[in-house]
Amino acid sequence: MSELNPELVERTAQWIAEAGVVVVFTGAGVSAESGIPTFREARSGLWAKYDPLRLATVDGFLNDPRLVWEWYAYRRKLVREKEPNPGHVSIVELEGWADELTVITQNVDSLHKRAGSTNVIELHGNITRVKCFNGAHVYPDWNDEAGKDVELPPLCEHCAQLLRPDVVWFGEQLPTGALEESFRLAESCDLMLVIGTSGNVQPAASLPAAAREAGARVIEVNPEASEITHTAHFMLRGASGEVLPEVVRELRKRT
Ligand code: BJW
Repeated sequence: MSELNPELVERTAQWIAEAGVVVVFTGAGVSAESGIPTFREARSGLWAKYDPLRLATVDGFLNDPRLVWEWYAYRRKLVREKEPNPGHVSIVELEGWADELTVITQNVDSLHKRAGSTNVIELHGNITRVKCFNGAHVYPDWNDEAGKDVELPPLCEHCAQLLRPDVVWFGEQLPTGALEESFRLAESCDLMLVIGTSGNVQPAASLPAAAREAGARVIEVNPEASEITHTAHFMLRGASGEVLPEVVRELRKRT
């Protein structure tokens, strides 16, 4: 936290106060302080331990559906045990200073909604939801305990296809409505806060550039430089659970 520049915190608060339409674009880093691992960090990221081609692609699922199901069941349990952190809570508080604020998240953990954010677009789905393989039947808030005596993965009770997590794997299309709405908001917002993403995964990673090209102010919050840093006007370097409460404190001083 020592590296956080108070002038940049003040400028962030000023830009939020001046903005009408705000987009908060988040990635795994915003949930790191809740105890949910990120993907690409060298030692602690999921992809340092697990192979994304085996666990987060359709081919990986068809090759070993039970392995993939069990990995997601383990992660469903983890996210349900965790709580929103001060970063999520601060994002909820920012709603009070904007005419319109939308959270566009790549996260599948529901923590923005559980913190109380009202407008949340989930670009990569939601891990607590399950759907049949062709996507026709969706089971919200899947209960792993209820199905623990059946062979895994369970089959859809309507069409008997394999059930899978309702998340977006590599090579799959993002939900069309969510993606279109996200680009529309990026291209029309006054300010985009980019929080806790490495900016490696397309097409989500193009949203900050779309915002900047359309004239929005862009601020990044991250302890490390990312693929998106060059797109931002400036960066607040630090953990979002520490940086964002500082921004909220600065905003409160102005009221
Ligand atoms: C902190 C912090 C703290 C730490 N506070 N910060 C163009 C070019 C090249 C490739 C492609 C391209 N277009 C498409 C692709 C292919 C691919 C892709 O992007 N590949 C690249 C990796 C090379 N994209 C896709 O396949 C996408 N689909 C698609 O494009 O379809 C098009 C299509 C067209 C026609 C036919 C068919 C398809 C789908 C992408 C799906 C991504 N899925 C995952 C898994 C979700 C399910 C699950 O959870 O298991 O989504 S992968 C994973 O990465 C997850 C995340 O949402 C996503 C982004 O990761 P994120 O959030 O940025 O996390 P990290 O770990 O990378 O970064 C964490 C950051 O936090 C770091 O910067 C830290 O410093 C920071 N941090 N602590 C604040 N306390």
